[in-house]
Amino acid sequence: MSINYGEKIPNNVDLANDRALQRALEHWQPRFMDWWREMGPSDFAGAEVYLRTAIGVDAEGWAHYGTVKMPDYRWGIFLADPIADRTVGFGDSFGEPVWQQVPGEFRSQFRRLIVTQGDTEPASVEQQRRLGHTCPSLFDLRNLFQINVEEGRHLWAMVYLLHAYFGRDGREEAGELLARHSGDVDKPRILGTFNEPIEDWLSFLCFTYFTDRDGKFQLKSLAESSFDPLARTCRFMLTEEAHHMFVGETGLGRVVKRTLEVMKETGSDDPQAIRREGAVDLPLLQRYLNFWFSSSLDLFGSEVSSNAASAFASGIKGRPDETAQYQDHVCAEASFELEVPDGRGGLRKETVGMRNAMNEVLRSAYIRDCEIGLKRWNMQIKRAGFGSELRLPSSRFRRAIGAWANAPADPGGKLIGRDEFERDLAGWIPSASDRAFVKSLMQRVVQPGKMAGWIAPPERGVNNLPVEYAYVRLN
Ligand code: BYC
Repeated sequence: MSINYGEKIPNNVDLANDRALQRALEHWQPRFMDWWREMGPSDFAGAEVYLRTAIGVDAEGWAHYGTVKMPDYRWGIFLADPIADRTVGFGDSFGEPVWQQVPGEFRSQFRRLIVTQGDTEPASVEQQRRLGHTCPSLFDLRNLFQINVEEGRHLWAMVYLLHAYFGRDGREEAGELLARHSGDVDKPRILGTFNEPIEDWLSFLCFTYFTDRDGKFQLKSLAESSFDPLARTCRFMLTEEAHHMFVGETGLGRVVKRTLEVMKETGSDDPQAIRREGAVDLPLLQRYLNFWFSSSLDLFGSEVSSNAASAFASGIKGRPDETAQYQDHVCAEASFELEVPDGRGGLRKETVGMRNAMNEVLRSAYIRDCEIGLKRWNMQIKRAGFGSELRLPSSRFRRAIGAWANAPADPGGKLIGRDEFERDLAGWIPSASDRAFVKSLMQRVVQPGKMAGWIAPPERGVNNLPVEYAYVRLN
């Protein structure tokens, strides 16, 4: 079904034929706009931004470019087209027809997952709200705003599901999604990473590389759900998500490129020499990677989780690319082996049912995906003739959730004494002086085509336009 832009809320879910739902969502809409004005990109309401807006969910329609003021962006409700005769792809109901309504017995579990997913979207907009003031270029500013409006739309996607399928509870939860705020002492966002401040662009690039990638894995798992409207919503969200990770991957690649140029110019890899030239030294980048990767690993939940087991058994949440990637879609007999701390400074092997290990299965696939960028950046470093390497820290390092929570493991994954860990941790993640230095680099550059000195220009512009294009007109 094509998207009807004549309506107050653009949608392809035939909203006009469900007056009660339409009214409820039209009631939520001004509250969303108030939230956007208060918590969205600060001071850029008048800026004209070259943005992509979906005008259809197919290959031709999903990426339509034009210049828009962000408050005029048409946030709407778009589901990917249904797949005819789709059947449950995993768990105890494997092979049965998928559900168009939420089965009563799974209602609270679905609501919890949809609320958790929905909560991350506005959280990220809140975290990034002040970055516009220190953008390294108009190209980057435009990408930030593209991500922000799309996270706003992803919130709409979850709010639609809550309103359409969860009655009064769903409407209340939709209200709460605008009431919790990132970092708020009394009403924080649900998941840890979404309460971490993002005050500089290096953090933003790490967040889009690591945390948006968790988004990819979680959305892919929910895209397998037997609740078909959720699966279709997530499938469409994934088309938009790819750009967010692209911003992280290419952005960090551009930081590495600029650093290598400075290393060549100065003939040194001494961090102080690099910093004097206004670039990010590689050990500093490593500490940022350590911080954001370890925080994002927690987003997969506990290694052993009865929530994850029942979500899989019931057909609520599958594994990414369930059909293509796995042979056994029921996993009733299979087991999974884990290594966990034994509480006495050593390790213990534990064998658990595969269903209970689904969070760990996802986290392992996520780690493999994260390695790809690291390989690419290390190749850049090697080609430039330098010997250093960037590394992902071990999944045991600095965890706050699950079997490794608060375990004193170093970035290599070795268990060390607690005193030693506490002493050395400060050197493994960004220090106050690292953050102050990065902050000092964050000078706003808004002349078309110009770049801040700490990041190399992108290889190409947006939608075949040149890098020099005025992607944002600041009025
Ligand atoms: N911080 O059995 P457990 C995205 C809670 S990112 C704080 O271990 P379960 C995006 C958990 O909620 C993708 N709390 O885990 C990216 C539970 O609490 P309750 C977001 C945490 O349930 C960038 C308790 O610990 N989508 O889209 O198997 C920009 C025990 O849970 C954390 C989703 O996450 C944490 N890190 O799995 C914009 C998908 N981790 O309920 C957007 C939906 C766990 O007992 N969520 N807890 O009070 C889920 O699938 C699951 O809720 C989780 C946890 C994977 C998060």
